[in-house]
Amino acid sequence: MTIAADAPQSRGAHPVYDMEGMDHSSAVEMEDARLSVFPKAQTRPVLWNVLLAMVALMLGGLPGIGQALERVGINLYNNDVVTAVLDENAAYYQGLTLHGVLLVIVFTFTFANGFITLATMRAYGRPMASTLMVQLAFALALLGTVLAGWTMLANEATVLFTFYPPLEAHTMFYLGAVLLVISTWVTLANIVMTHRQWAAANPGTRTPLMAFMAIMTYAMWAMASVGIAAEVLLLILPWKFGWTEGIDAQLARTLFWLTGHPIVYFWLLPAYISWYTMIPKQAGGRLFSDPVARFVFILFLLLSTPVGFHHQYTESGIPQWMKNIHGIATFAIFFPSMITAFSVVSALENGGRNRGGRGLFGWIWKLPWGNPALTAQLHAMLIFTLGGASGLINASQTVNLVVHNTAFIVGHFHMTIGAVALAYIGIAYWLIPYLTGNNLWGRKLALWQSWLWFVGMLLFARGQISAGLQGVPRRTAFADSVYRDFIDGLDVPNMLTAIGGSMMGLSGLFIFIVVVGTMMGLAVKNKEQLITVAETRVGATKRIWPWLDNYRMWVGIAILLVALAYIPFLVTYVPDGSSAVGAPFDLY
Ligand code: HEM
Ligand SMILES: [Cu+2]
Repeated sequence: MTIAADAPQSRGAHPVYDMEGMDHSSAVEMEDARLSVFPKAQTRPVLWNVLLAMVALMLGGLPGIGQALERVGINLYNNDVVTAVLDENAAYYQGLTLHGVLLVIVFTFTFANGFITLATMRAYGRPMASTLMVQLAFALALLGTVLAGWTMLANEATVLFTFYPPLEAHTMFYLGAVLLVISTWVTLANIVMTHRQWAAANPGTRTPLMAFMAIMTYAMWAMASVGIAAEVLLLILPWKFGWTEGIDAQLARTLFWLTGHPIVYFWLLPAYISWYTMIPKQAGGRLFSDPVARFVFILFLLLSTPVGFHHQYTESGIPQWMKNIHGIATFAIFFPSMITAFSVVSALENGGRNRGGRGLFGWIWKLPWGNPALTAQLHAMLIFTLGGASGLINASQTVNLVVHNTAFIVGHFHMTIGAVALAYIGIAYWLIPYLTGNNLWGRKLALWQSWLWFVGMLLFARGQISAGLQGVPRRTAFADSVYRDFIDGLDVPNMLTAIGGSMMGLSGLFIFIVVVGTMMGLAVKNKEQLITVAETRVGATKRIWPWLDNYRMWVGIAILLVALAYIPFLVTYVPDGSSAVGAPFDLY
């Protein structure tokens, strides 16, 4: 193997290091990757998934505005329109439940199922193995959304998105959640079947990068979602049906967080797939390294799940040393995101320099900031950096005691999931045009949308973080609280929350207008839309990829790590697990 330092040069200032026998492609080359090459029966459900995600984002976002304005004493909950829909006494929590469930379960799952199904097809250059399963996944998600949505609107499931027992919801709420999870399993099964078909036709070939990432994302999630499945099927439903007396609240919470942390990576990784395999090309550059990108996704598979106790640092029923193990793993899982930051910035710099950018930062301004699909994702990256950094604060056990269950957490996770949501919107700005053949309508508005979300989110998060540090709890209707007059210095943070939140609300309205305009075909038609797939600067060599692509080995190690992280707790806890048994109660 030779390294030719000045082999194929990109137009930028940086040399491209190349090795002989290296494959730089990251998806199967397709002469014509237009929509028409994939069966309509499969691409239609992909579009429906994306549209369902948009509906969930709109409906779920509405209560957010109420939650933010409530901080400055603007109470939308006693408004006639609101009380016609929500229960007068429960409105805040009913709204907060709708906000959480619609945004972090329905919006994320349906968008991921749709986007990753299409990415898989594009990566392998072939349709999914089963059309029926593409349709089934959508049908299950839709049914799950209807069941959960109906029970929440009827105030029969005002339990917040964590549905901690002994808070009790209508049985159909749990069934809805289960169906939504099953829709992701069906999608995984279809991805695996498609992989098998492709592998049989291409023996001894490495998996295209985008498909590798899709498999890793869904494999990680399938393993992680066993916790929530066990919680619902083994604890909650038997309790609901009256087969068991009471329910073990701490065991249920532990199973919930076994899934509840990795779920954030299930939201995040579809955005990373876009950032690694699509964004570089949209920015005019190439991805830094194929093997490094694979390694990052392997680390996510291994480390996303054995960390759930970092949500339970304050719980007395879990021994300290077990929390320590999860704490260390939590810091370890920061590492692949650091590599991602490096890789993505490197690809963006490559793109900016190819477009003529000079100097240390000159490449930044040369990026195509006029393209809403890219701009939204660049903003998302910037917000996410702060989200990740604030996550290290929650992850530290001592500091966690200060911020636990305060508004600080709300500030933190809106900068993570709120950034991911913006990334999904950016993806939707090319995905909906691709799936409909309609050009994006309202490009200027879409750019405004992205800037508004970006600035609004930073103000909102700053407000929530400051309020949290002053001791304001999360999940509390502030205006009605008894302590509101006893905490000094909240005026500015509350203002920031309300102003930032309103800007995000306005941004949401812009998303709605752009999506509806695009769906209605108000812009010129363009059937030539393609899915961009980036090449890599450092490609894969035969020596390394069989090792990286060894799915069985990595999944095996991942399961082992989860077992090591959770079995000590289950062994010491379950036999006499009677410490936290509770009878059902309602929040309202
Ligand atoms: C218009 C934009 C948004 C605004 C103004 C907003 C505002 C808020 C506020 C103020 C809270 C805290 C409520 C409390 O603790 O009492 C909250 C909670 C939450 N938000 Fe948002 N949010 C917005 C968008 C989003 C998005 C896009 C997502 C996710 C995709 C999201 C996910 C959540 C979650 C999971 C919670 C926690 C719910 C709970 O504690 O059960 N939000 N939001
Ligand atoms: Cu977590």
